[in-house]
Amino acid sequence: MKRKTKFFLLLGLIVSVAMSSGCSFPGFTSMDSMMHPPKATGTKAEIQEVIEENAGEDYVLDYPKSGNNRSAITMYDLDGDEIEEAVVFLTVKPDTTDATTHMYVIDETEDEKWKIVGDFTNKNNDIDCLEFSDLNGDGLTDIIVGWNTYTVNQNNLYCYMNGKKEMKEINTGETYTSLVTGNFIDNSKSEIMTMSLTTTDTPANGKLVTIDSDNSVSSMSVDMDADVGKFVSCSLGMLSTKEVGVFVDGITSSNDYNTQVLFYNQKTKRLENPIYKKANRGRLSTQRSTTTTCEDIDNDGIMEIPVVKKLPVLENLRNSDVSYETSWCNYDNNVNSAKTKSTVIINDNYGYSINIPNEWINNYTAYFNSDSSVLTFRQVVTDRKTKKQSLGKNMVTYISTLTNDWTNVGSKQGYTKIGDVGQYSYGYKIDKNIPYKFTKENATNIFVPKEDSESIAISPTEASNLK
Ligand SMILES: [Ca+2]
Ligand SMILES: [Ca+2]
Ligand SMILES: [Ca+2]
Repeated sequence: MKRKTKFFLLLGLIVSVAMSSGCSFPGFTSMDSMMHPPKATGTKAEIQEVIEENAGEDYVLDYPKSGNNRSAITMYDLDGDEIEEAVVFLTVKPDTTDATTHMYVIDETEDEKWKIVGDFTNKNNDIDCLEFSDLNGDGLTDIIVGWNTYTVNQNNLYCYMNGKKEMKEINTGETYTSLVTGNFIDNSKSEIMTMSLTTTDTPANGKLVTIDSDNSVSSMSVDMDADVGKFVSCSLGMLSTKEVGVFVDGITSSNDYNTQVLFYNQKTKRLENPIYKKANRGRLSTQRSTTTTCEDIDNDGIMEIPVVKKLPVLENLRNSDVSYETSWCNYDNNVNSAKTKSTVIINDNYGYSINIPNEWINNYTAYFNSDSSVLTFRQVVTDRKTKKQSLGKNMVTYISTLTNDWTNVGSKQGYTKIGDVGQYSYGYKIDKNIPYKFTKENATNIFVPKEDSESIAISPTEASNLK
């Protein structure tokens, strides 16, 4: 299911990129038609006219490759007059040695004519990302652009400061791999947090780049894990102490995942990366063999970090069958530690997770049989004297079958159905020897189907069971 979801996400992304360019100028169908789009109407037509007047006939539109805005033409109200301006990327004479990439900022002037108010080129011809934020606190939204360099994982950070009449380019002189904008220091204006993987020029680092009211650039820096070779995601979110930070999930050289949290500490007045700082012989406490990334699991605005451990592999259990337990933790800067919000077993292959009841923690193990698609929970007993662990009683099992196979497989084996999600049916069976108070309601309540499954087909009664 995970694979399928990913495929649909990817497909969705391609469609949305295609659609967003289509929305800007309806009628684009191919790269070729993009160069000579059919005449649009209204505002779009006027913007198109301005582009052609300035770029001539021989141009192609360009797209930022990452970030929130991936269209060639992005509409955004930069000055707050409720009329959106257009930010356009294009390369003039693309097939010649004179090929030059431009960013046009096109605004509707007082006489209702669309005009270029900013035309910027760069020595680099590819765009990494386009973001919008008020960086100097003057109430006007500024433009942040990362231009790809020829060095892998390294982009140049430029800001285009929005003045009342003109835009001013600032080359911050900073390079980065990924960036996130946010109000990291206070609420008066935004800053840019950059994350850089180790390159030939620089060791891995995070930087908080600030632009003052006089448009001067300053930055503070913090070391990051040099063992991370790729960022999986860099998400803006709140720490449990309400500081805003960036949660950076990366892949290490041993193909594990880990998380670092970068934030501005109001007390020390410094940019900090505490999880990395407290690494034990280079290993971060957030290192994990699973591919789970940070997420605000309960939508309260505070980000959770997955802290993962392998459950006990005991007696005849096969190591590869035994599940990983994921604790969703908040990082608390005041007590300098992580607080567990909930503990779950995530079954990525079948798109569900099980919330572990508190009294089970440290007293159970779980293992998944991929032939029968059965996840078994089993008590773990610890000898008081020797501290030796052994398998105890059976507790509960969960089965996943293809919906068509439910009657012949799930039902036949005595499972109680929880519901259908997409192509799968799910059920549970409580063992009569379970050493905890555990009702049918408990069994359905701790079962959580993955929300992003694209086709959820549950009947209303089943849906209420799934809550
Ligand atoms: Ca405007
Ligand atoms: Ca501004
Ligand atoms: Ca949360």
